[in-house]
Amino acid sequence: MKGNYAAQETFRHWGVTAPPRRSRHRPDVTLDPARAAARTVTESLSRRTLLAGLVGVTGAGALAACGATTQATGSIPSGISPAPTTAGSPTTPLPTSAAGTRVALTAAVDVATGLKVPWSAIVLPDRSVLLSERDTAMVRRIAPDGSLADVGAVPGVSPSGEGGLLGLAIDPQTFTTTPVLYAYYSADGENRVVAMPYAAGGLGEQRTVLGGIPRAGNHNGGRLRFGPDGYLYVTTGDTGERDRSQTREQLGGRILRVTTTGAAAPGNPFGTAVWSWGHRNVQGIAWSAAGTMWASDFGQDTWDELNVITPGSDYGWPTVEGIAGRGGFTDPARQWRTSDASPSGICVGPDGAVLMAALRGESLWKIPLAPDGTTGEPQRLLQGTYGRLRDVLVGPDGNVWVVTNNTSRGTLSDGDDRIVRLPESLTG
Ligand SMILES: [Ca+2]
Repeated sequence: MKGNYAAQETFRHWGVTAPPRRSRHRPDVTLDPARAAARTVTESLSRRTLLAGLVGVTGAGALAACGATTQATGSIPSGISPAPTTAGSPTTPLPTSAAGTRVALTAAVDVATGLKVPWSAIVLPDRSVLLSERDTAMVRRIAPDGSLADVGAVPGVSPSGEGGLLGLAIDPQTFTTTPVLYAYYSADGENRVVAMPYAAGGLGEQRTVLGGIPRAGNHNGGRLRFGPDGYLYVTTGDTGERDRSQTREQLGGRILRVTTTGAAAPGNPFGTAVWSWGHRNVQGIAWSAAGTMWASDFGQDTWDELNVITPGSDYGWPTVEGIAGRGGFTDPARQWRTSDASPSGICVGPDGAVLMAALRGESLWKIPLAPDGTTGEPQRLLQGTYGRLRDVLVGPDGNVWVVTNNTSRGTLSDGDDRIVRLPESLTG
C-alpha cells in the first residue's frame, strides 16, 4: 500500500474525489484574469503530466512514511479539550517523506485551500503541519492524511491591522516528550509570546512567556523559531514608531532571544532579551547549515533586506535603510526594492539556499549560498503565480511549501488563501 501512496494521492487530488471549490470572492477584490489563466494552464499541463506519469510513481518505496502517528507521543497535557473538526475540509492524503528523503512531485499541489489570512506554518515530528490564522486566532492542523481540522482558537488575541495570531513554533528538542506550542500574538495593548500544552485535538492552558512587546496596527513583527542553540528567537516590529529601533532599552524593532520562561538567554549581548537591533519589521528568521542566522526585514519604501544576524549588531533602521556603508551599522547581505519583495517568512530550502516569501512582490525569492557563506544572485520564482506569499517552509514531504496572503490584501483567486507544495523543478 505504501508504495502506491503517492499515486493514490495524486490521482485523488486531481479531481476524482475532491470536493468542488467554492468561490470566496470579496466585494472589494477581483480575480486577476492573467493569474487565473496562468494557473489554469499550469494545472492543465501538470494534470496531463501527472496522469501520464502515474505508473512511474507506483514503485516509489522510498515514500513510505505515511504511517506516521497522528498524535504526539509522550504524556498528554491536562486541560485539553478536543476541538471540532472542520466540516467539508478537503482530505487529500499527504505523502510524507522518510527522514532525509523527498517525495517526487511533477507539479504543484494544493495542500489546503479556503484559509483565512494564514500567517505561519510549522511541521511537527508526527509529520502533521500546524498553521495560524491571523484574524480568526485559530490554530489549524493538516494531518498526515491531508485532512484539515481546527485545533483551537488562542485566547487573548485581539486582531486588527497587521496584528493578530502570528508566529508559531515548537522546541524540536523537547516536543516529543513535552508537546508545547509557542505562539506570538497581538493582544490588547501589547504583543506577547505564549506557550500552550498541545495535543492533536486541542490546546491547553496558556502561559505567558514574554509580554510587553510593543504593538500597533502595523509593524508587529511576529515570527518565532527555536534556534540550533535551543533558545527561542522572537522578531518584533517598530510599530510605526521609528525611534524605537535605535532605543536599545525596549523590545520593538528587534530580534529577541529568550529561554522558555522568557528570561534573557545566556550569552545575550546586552544582558537583556535583545539579540540584535535597528530593525524595522522582521518577519522571517532561519539558520543555514553552517549555523549562520538569516533574517528578512521589511523596508519602508526603498529597500527590503536579507541580513546575516550577529549578536549585538545594529542593522541601521531608521537611520539607514538597505546597504549604506555607514560606520556602526551592519549592512544587509542583499536588498530588494520594496515593490519586488516586501518580505515575510524565510526558510532554508532543501538545497541549502535561503527562500524568502514576498508579499507585494508576489514571488518566492531564492538566495543561493556559497560554501563561504556569501550570497549568490537571487532568483525570482513563482512571480505572480500565487499572489502575495506570507510564509515558506520545507514540508513533511521534503518539498518547499508556500503560504499565500491574498484574503486580507491584494487580489483574491479562487481557493485563496492556500498552502501549496511545490515540485523540485520549481524550487530546486
Ligand atoms: Ca537595515
